Amino acid sequence: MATDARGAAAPLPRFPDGFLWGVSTSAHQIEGAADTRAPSVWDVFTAEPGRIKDGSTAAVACDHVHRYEEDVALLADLGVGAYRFSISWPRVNSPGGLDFYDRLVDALLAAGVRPVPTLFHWDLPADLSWLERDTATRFADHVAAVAARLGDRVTKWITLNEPAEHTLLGHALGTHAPGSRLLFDALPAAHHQLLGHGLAVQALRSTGADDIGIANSHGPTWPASQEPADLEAAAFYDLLLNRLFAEPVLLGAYPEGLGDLMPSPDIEADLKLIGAPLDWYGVNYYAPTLVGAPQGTEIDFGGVRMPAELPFSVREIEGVPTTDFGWPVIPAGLTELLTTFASRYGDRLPPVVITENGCSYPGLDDQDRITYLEGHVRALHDAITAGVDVRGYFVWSLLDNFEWAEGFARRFGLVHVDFTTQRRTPKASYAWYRDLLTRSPME
Ligand code: IFM
Repeated sequence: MATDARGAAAPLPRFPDGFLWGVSTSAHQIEGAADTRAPSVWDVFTAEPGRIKDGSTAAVACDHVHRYEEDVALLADLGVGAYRFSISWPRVNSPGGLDFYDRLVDALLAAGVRPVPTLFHWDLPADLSWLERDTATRFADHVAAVAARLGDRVTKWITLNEPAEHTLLGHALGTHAPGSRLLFDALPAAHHQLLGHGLAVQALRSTGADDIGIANSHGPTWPASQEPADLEAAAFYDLLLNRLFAEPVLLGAYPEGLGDLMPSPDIEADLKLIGAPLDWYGVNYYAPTLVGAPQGTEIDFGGVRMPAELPFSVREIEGVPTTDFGWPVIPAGLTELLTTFASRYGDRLPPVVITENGCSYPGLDDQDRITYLEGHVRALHDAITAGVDVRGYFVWSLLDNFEWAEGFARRFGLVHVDFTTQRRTPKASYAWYRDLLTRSPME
């Protein structure tokens, strides 16, 4: 916690009027009720032994489909202006699937919380693949159906969540669904998601939507040394994490001729769609990454070691606290990232919304999470002071949930969930965030 010269807690800085405070979740991680929807690639992936660290599945997860009213009450009590959730494409494909989102949206609006749905957060219908171009068109059809049903009440939309992780972990390294280990042959999954984004924006615009963004994951990439091999490796990692998914969207171009590697009958036409202007740009930020030349035959991603033939290695950042996931806690990285993006992309960068930021720690008295969040809220304010136009901040996550390959072992929630009884218990961080929002400690 930041303190003033006398050791008293320093007040949090004032954010611009209308700044949107929220929390995020995603469908597969909380919904459960897998028996009332079609299977997704994650259902297939988790069914294979050894894929999920604790052997769990998300068949029940937080049972949110049956308990959404309780969860909306938690949001209302928290005092957030907005709730970012995702719409499960496999559920929409099932009879009555959109009815659930109808009810959820109505409940949110009745509680005074603005619904902000993400239209794809990794749970692709099991019979589809992002390696196929046609999936982008199918996605646009799905988005059109969702917008036709909810567009009278939902005004703020997010197309994709973290296509970088979905490509890298899901298609290149195989530690996430669908589990393909294609390394650089995974690039079609990147292009087709981006094309899906462009087509989704087009479908939403045709309904009059004027508040559309994407949630891309980014973080500063720090070279392990000034040696040419480390600088080259870090530049490559920066290309993958910070440029490959940002530049087609913001500039309408792939960096450094990568467009030539993408499968497309007409790459210029695709890029025109992908680069159509957005109303805002969502950033999911967790930590910087220290990157050096390849070391041995393994790489480390967020504590998961895996064999890889990639031209970089991720190194430990020493001397900083880490979350229980092993991720370094470096709030200033958020300021660095945002100011770097503002200078890199200038007026091509629309207003930014932090669509995810958070950390995994155990326990109900989660002072570590409060320290993490407070540090990042201050770092965000520093970026605004430095001139970056930031319009909102969403904590990941409202609830402890199914953390993908980690199962239920990592707890990111402001609200603890007992996965045996489904009892929800707000943590100390929930009270801290509520105070930040409702007691107005900001000066
Ligand atoms: O839980 C995930 C989320 O689904 C996407 N962004 C990162 C979070 C924490 O790993």
